[in-house]
Amino acid sequence: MTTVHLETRMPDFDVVIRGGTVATAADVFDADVGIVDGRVAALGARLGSAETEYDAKGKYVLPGGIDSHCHIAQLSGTGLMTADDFETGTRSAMCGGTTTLIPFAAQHKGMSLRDALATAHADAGPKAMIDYALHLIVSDPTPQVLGQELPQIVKEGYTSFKIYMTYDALKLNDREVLEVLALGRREGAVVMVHAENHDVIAYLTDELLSAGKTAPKYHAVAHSWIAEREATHRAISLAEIIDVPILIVHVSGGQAIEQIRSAQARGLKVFAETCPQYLFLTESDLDRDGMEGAKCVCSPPPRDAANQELVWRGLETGVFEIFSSDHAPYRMDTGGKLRNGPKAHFKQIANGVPGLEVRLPLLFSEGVRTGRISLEQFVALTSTNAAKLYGIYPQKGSISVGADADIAIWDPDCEVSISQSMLHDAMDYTPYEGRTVRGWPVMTFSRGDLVWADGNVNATPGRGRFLRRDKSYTIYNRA
Ligand code: DUC
Ligand code: ZN
Ligand code: ZN
Repeated sequence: MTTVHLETRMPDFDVVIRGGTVATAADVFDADVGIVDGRVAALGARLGSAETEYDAKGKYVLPGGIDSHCHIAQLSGTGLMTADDFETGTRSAMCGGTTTLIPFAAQHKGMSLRDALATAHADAGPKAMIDYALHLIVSDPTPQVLGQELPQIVKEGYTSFKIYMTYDALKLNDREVLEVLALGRREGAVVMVHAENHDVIAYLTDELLSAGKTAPKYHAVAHSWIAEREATHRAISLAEIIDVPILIVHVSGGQAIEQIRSAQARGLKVFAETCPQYLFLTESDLDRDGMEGAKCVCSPPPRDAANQELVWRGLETGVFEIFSSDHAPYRMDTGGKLRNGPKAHFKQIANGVPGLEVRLPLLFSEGVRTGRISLEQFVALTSTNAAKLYGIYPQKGSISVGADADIAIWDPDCEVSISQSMLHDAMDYTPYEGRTVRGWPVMTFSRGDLVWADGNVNATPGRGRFLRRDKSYTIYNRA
């Protein structure tokens, strides 16, 4: 008797995304993407078989977004909890094509950094649906914090922290800023600076309130662009004295951009970030009827249309490295923006706007589709640059062999009218209600798992992993 051995061939890949147009920060090309064990295993034409295949013809296959500035399960300086925790925050992010978040573990005065980290991890561990890292917020830079806690914590993979030049409960004085910057230099950490002049804002606020000017629109007057320009200049000067790179976060307008551009032209490593609210909202949105303007109160505030244009120019010309959401979700209820009642004056309104899920579609629609930025720039600004700057590259931020298969498949023609009812965060409003965009991620993969597809979420809380980070690839040119 003859025995015939029927060879059962194993598929080459777990997943193949077939026939799409792949973009990285460097190139755009047509290729299949093969995934094995959650990582990109091959890029090429006509890749072999897979257990599961997805057709991406006519679609863009992009690295998942990295939102490197968002506030999740975080107490504000005034003790208000964000509406989103790590479950709703990560869910919303992945439905908008984002696959990694870097929110903050916030130290409040008198608190240790370890306690701040423990608080953030307690929420993130059981709830996150996609991967995340954590920055610190340093608001109490005592000798113990700067001498012992922070250096050790940077070594443990928290390689960036944010400091504030304003907000009563968070602000550092110039001496403290210098000491924190010096630590950043010693330990090789990225220092993110919220640059607004506190005393100017406090003075203007008092003047406005005593003149009875209490409506939300006066927030934009109190948080003057001059206060932002001055603090941006000062932050850059302090960093120059210490000779350390810095990142100016959430830049809102032309005068601050000029400070950054001129420092960059002098060869300083000054990096900058902007956010959707400075491209898609203006100060007139704070003047909506009644308390509607409170929905757009954030700091720095959106400026006028001319400044909006200058922020666009900054994105186009490379002044900005990072486009993040600064998602700071406070609902329009008595537990959020209206905590101080329906007639609260502007200083009593929690600062922040939501934007996790719409960050990428807004920029894709108004930046890429209009030709203002290239697809490569879009990928760089929303993913790759953050991965490099914050030390998670090349695991995150690219579609390359060996990288985590964190991928969003975009339908560039999908037309969406943004409304809160279609979003997946825990908010009760979006400032972009009724705005139409073209282009939306129809599928999102996190480490090869399809977590968002055609309107359905398919991920369990707790599947997200904490990312221990290296030093900044951008700043230290790690090979
Ligand atoms: N400004 C910040 O600095 N953080 C959160 C929200 C805001 O408006
Ligand atoms: Zn800030
Ligand atoms: Zn912020």
